[in-house]
Amino acid sequence: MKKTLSLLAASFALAFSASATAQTKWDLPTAYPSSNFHVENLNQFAKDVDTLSNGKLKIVVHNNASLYKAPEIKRAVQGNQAQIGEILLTNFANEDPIYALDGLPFLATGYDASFKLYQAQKAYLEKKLASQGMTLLYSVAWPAQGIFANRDLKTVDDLKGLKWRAYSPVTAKIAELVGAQPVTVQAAELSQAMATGVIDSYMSSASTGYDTKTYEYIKKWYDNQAWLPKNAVIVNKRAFDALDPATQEALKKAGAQAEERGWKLSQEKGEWYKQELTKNGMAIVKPTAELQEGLSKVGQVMIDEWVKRAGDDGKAIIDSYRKM
Ligand code: PCA
Repeated sequence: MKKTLSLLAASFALAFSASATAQTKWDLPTAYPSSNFHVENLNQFAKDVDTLSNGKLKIVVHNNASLYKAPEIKRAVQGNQAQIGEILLTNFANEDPIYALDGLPFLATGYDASFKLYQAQKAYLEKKLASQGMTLLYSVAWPAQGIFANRDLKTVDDLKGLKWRAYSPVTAKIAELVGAQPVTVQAAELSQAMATGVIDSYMSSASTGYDTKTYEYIKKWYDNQAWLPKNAVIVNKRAFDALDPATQEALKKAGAQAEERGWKLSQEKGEWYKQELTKNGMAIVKPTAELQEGLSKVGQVMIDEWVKRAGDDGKAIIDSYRKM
């Protein structure tokens, strides 16, 4: 009897230690380099998940598009080749208008407005991702978008003929509307595109200007504050459902912390990136009223088109955003 009991105890202990050490490993591709604040935030998030899950869930961050290129990450998560990944929402603007929303010029321009837009957008974004077998873990805005160019830009007419790097359908559309030539280049290939003269201008944040050493090629950044696009960290639903409830909670908690930290980091490092650009010889230019007016007209054309395309949901989102 005694022997049976101790055997039982031993097998319990074995079973317990096996489940306590059972470890799940997830790959997390992101398209941005280690100097980027989104990636710094992701690295902290992965550490937090490790701690909060007592080592049960290990997230391996693959930065700089080393595992998948930016436009491939969403599909990789959908197909569970990567269980979790970071995407730039507006990269998928052609797929559904909900992905285009925070890439529209002059709809929401500061952090407060962008956070409100996110709240208005969130339920629809979650629904869309759920229909594709994924869940939204968190989302963080990039710093404000402005134009990198060597030219003296007084009005939108001065953008004509520029070789304009686009990172999304929306930034390509801007080029089209102002008479520039859009060339789609993702962040990981941007330095090379500037070095080889494939592009001579683009619209993005000081953050990407810093990551790609844009100051070596382009000497001005116009602080247009045109919009704040967002990255989102998305999870494959089947992979999530396969986790035990405590680990699911750990992941959600680390995600919520990353979202809060990320919005702050975006703002703080947004300022720091501008200082770095200045230190490296780039002029931060306050745009003329004419340039801003011209760009906001372009923005209005795009917002109107978006509302038409997004139908009733789109109208509901914009209405609720404007009331916030
Ligand atoms: N940087 C990314 C997207 C938005 C941003 O600020 C890029 O230029 O690719």
